Order: sequence, then structure tokens, then C-alpha cells
Amino acid sequence: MTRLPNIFFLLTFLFFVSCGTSDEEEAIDEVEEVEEEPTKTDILYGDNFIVFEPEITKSDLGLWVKRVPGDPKYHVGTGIEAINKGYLEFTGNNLNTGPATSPLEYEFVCPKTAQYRLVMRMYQPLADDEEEDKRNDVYVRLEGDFTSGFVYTTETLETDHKFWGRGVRKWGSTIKLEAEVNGNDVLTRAVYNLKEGETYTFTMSGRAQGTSIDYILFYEFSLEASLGLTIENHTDIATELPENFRPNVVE
Ligand SMILES: [Ca+2]
Repeated sequence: MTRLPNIFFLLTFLFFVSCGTSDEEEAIDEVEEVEEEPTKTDILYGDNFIVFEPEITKSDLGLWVKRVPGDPKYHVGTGIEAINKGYLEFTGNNLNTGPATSPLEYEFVCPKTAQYRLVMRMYQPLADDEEEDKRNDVYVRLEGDFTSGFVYTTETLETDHKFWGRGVRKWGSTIKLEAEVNGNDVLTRAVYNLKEGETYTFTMSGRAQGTSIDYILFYEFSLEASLGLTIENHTDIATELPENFRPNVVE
């Protein structure tokens, strides 16, 4: 008859041990969540997009200059300010063109097999007398296991080509490549067939002096239809795409 109280004691003991373990697990989960807080040095991966600040490159900035508040050349603007209050301005070559200079590399892993379009938030620091087709382009190329998703050959997308757009004294975007297709000069979107889990190296080099890049975005091309996006000259991608398509914002 003395066994029953002993069993009761044992079960009670196990109950409290069990509760204790559960609390510890919750505490560990909380610590892990804190450690996973994003920083602006991260590439932000969505289900169907990849976005990052140009400043996160591990390459030497060369003739690219970081513009931040307090710099007299920092563009505040009237709309959405530069994300994370910073961007890179290319200071080499001239306002029209020049060789691919100061290459900046970015390595990312594709989150989902799909077609992705490249766009960048871009600003042209034009003087009053300068035409709107100046200070508006960079060179881009991509390395990795991919094929071209539109009219350009894969080889074209693997080598430096002009990537341009409009952001006339305000934040706009670079949205089109310029390259030959069957002997003709073609200016249209750059679309890449990327594979989930593959690592890609994206390279942006300076072309026209003054071209300023706030952030770089690859988004699944089908979103243009499903979200009803209009991506054309002068579009500010920060306002045209949903807010979560911007880089992590860190105060
Ligand atoms: Ca930025």
C-alpha cells in the first residue's frame, strides 16, 4: 500500500522535469531568433526575389563612392529616400561612357527555379544643362549555371554590357540592357533562367560618371503580370513594387 504515494511522487517529479525542459527549449528558440535578426549587410531572399544594397560587396569600391547624409552630394529627394540612407555613385569615366571600371561582385543563392528580371533603383545627378540620357548606366554580367530568358544570348548576359534607365534628378531605375541580337542593337529587359540552390556571381561595373545605385533586385518575371507592375523608364521601383521587395532596413 505504500507504493501508490511513491508512484504519485515520481509522476509529479517527471511532470516538473518535463515542464522545465520545455521552458529551456523555448528560451533557446528565443535566442536563435535574436541571432537571426537581419542586417543591411545581408542579401534579402524572398520566395521569388533577391535584393541587396550595392554597399555589401566585398570588392574594392575603386571609383565608386558611398553617399550618405551629411555629404553635400547626397541626394535626399522628395519621394522615398535612399533605402538605408545610402547609395553608391560611380565617379570614373565621363558623363556619357567609358570602359567597365571598378567591378563590384555579389554572390547569391537562387531561392526558386524561375525566370528573374534584373532592375536597380537608380538616380542621375544631372546639372541643369545636362541631357536626361547622361549619367544613367552601368555594366552588368552574371556567372553561374543559367540560360538567358529573353532575346539576348546567354553569352551576352555572361559578359559586360550596358544596363541603363532613367532617374532624372530623382530616384528612378535602370531596367534595360543594350546589346546586339542577330546584328541589331536591341534595348530591352535582361531576364535570367536561374535554378534553385545554385550559386551565382553578379558583377556591376562603372560606365557613365555620376550613375548612382540605391539597390539591386532580381524578381520573378511573372510577378509583372500577377502584381500588374509597370516597369518602364522613370519608374521608381521602390514605389512600383511592394515594400517587402526592398533591402532589409536597419536603423
Ligand atoms: Ca541603399
